[in-house]
Amino acid sequence: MPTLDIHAPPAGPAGGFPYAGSNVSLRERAYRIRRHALRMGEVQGQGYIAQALGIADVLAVSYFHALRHRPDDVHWEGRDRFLLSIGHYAIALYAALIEAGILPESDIETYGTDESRLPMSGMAAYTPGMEMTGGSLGHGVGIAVGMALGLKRKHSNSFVYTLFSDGELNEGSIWEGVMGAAHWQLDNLIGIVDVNDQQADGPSSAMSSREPLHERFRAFGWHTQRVDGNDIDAVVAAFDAARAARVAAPRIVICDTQMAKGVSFFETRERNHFLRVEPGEWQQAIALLDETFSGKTL
Ligand SMILES: Cc1ncc(C[n+]2csc(CCOP(=O)(O)OP(=O)(O)O)c2C)c(N)n1
Ligand SMILES: [Mg+2]
Repeated sequence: MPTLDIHAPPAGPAGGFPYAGSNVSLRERAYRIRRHALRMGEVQGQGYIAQALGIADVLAVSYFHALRHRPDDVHWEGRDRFLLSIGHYAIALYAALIEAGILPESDIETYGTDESRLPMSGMAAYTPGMEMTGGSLGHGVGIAVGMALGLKRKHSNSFVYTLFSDGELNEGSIWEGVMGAAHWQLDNLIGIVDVNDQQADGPSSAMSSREPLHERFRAFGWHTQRVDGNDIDAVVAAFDAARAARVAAPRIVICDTQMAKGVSFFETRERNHFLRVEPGEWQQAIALLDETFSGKTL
């Protein structure tokens, strides 16, 4: 069996956690991430908006609570890595990077256009803060395994997070990565699965049965948690527990999310994998999001 050091989480905020002590709540961060995503969606008139609205709470917890990073130095060696395996969720990550001050808000207007730093499918070479190019599904876990192993060998205490999706679980390469991570006892690897029960052709649960997912990950030797991915307190607690667990195993936080969370008329739209939105509906969606946020129902 491998004999790598057990991962020692760092003691304090030194050299990371840029938002520790901020008076902007995670709830507000998530709302603003959703708003940035809707504004980008409006530029193209369509897109993977429902995913961005669904995963916004997880991204808010990631960038504003869990990850050690430096917004003004995205290559800082001591950073935690965040690998977006699902390239089509790029709009969600851009929204988080904008909120985190890594990208300027003015980039929103360029979303998906030629020469933009924000292509519709995420490209690491184009976008500061984008750690991998993930458009071809199934590679995030494998890349995270290599990165986590490399960091351990360098005696780094950085974590590698990777976000992948329920539809992506159909890719066999994900499970090869899952096995490899357990074999190497990668306690510096934190997987996040967005279980929104949707994929390109319909509900994921109808395409291929994968439940009980938490038991499957447990059987593969992972430290396993499952939470409501739209419950910020629950996500914070799960990420904290994932980092703090003293077990020589990779960690998974399975997040059940609601597609299009926060914009009710998108939530109920069928086939919301790729939303096509009428021009007037964008402003309606933003207004509804604002209302939902100020009414404290989001
Ligand atoms: C290897 C590969 N096969 C197929 C696709 C096409 N594709 C893009 S997104 C997607 C659905 C993936 O499932 P999921 O991320 O759960 O869908 P969502 O929740 O975004 O609706 C597919 C099949 C791809 N990008 N890469
Ligand atoms: Mg899905």
